[in-house]
Amino acid sequence: MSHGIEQPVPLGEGNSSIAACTISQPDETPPRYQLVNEDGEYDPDSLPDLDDEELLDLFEWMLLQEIVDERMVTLQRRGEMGTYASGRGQEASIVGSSYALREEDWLFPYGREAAAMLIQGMPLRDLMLYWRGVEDANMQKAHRVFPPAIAIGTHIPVGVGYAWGLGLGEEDAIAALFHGDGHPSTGEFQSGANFAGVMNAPALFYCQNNGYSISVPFDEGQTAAQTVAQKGMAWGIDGIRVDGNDVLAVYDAVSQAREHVADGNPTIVESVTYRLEAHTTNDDPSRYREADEVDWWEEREPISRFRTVLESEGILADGDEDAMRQELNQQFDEAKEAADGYESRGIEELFTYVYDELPPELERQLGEFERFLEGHPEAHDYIDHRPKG
Ligand SMILES: Cc1ncc(C[n+]2csc(CCOP(=O)(O)OP(=O)(O)O)c2C)c(N)n1
Ligand SMILES: [Mg+2]
Repeated sequence: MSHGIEQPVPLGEGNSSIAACTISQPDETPPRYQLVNEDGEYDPDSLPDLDDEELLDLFEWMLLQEIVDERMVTLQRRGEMGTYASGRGQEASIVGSSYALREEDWLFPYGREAAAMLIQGMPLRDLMLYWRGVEDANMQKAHRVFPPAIAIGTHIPVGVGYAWGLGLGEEDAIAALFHGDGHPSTGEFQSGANFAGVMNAPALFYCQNNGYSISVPFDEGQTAAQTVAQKGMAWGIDGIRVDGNDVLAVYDAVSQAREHVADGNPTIVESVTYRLEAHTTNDDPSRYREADEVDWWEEREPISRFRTVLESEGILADGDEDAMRQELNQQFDEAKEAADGYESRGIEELFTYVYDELPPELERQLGEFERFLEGHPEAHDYIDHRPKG
């Protein structure tokens, strides 16, 4: 009872039942928003309003994600690429979400979403340079892409702050913070989400829940909560769960969430999916998960599911996919050639980007490094030939 005085805390009614005053985990796992089921069945009336060209566009971006992942891993194995994080199995989750963003929106990636960066307009050449460790490729401001945040959780407060700024501006833009199921365990995520709720920042928290944070399964060791979406409750923001292997459901859920976010309601979208490949090229997943589990998900992978829809709708004819794949592989070849032709890199690159003016200690370190290289010319070979990342 407030006794007519305005209270800083909502009091609620007094109640003598402890059960009535307990906010529990849901008994049943909340459902996932799904428009096309695992067998490719759907109700045509429930599909989002996309024309044939847009549907094919979605499919093509998913194929590009698959091709980029496969070929980047091959390049890494040949020593021509740095560590790479494949999004194989997450094509619907990556493409459906980023395709729903508007031109004025900003993307805060974390690394496992190549196609999302490409959809924003980042050139494929630059994606390759990024994974070769070329700092210049980090600067994608023209395309409204922040540098991928490899240090888990660090882009969340930055992205929320940026979103807050966007909300204060003239444009109706949002910040889309892509992240994984491990991120909400970090302090950065929790303070960022709290801040977003308090400030009504137009931040969309897009969680690709792919079951694992490297070797830690979501339900054993990551969190005691059943879902990521429900965590929003603690910060007073909405959470939506979506079938991350159903590209149309992801597109529709994120489109709707995006509008809600643009109105000043930060929202978490949890896309439930599965990483079919290793965490990165440095990982051996057979050490922590069973082949049966991977096979189960392989049978439910998202590209085949969407292909079924396109075929039933008569949008994808025989031979269309082969032609697309050929064209996308050619795009990859051209980007690779452009990346290989990138000017050779100097060691000062290591020192250039943190400060406007180099502090004396770093000046000293740069000088020491240069003197070392003068005395060891063979070290240049290592710098030139290392896998550039
Ligand atoms: C602060 C920090 N701690 C640890 C790591 C090592 N690390 C890299 S990715 C990762 C797990 C991320 O899992 P998740 O958020 O589920 O994203 P996923 O990789 O599965 O897409 C960890 C612990 C890191 N990059 N940064
Ligand atoms: Mg994960």
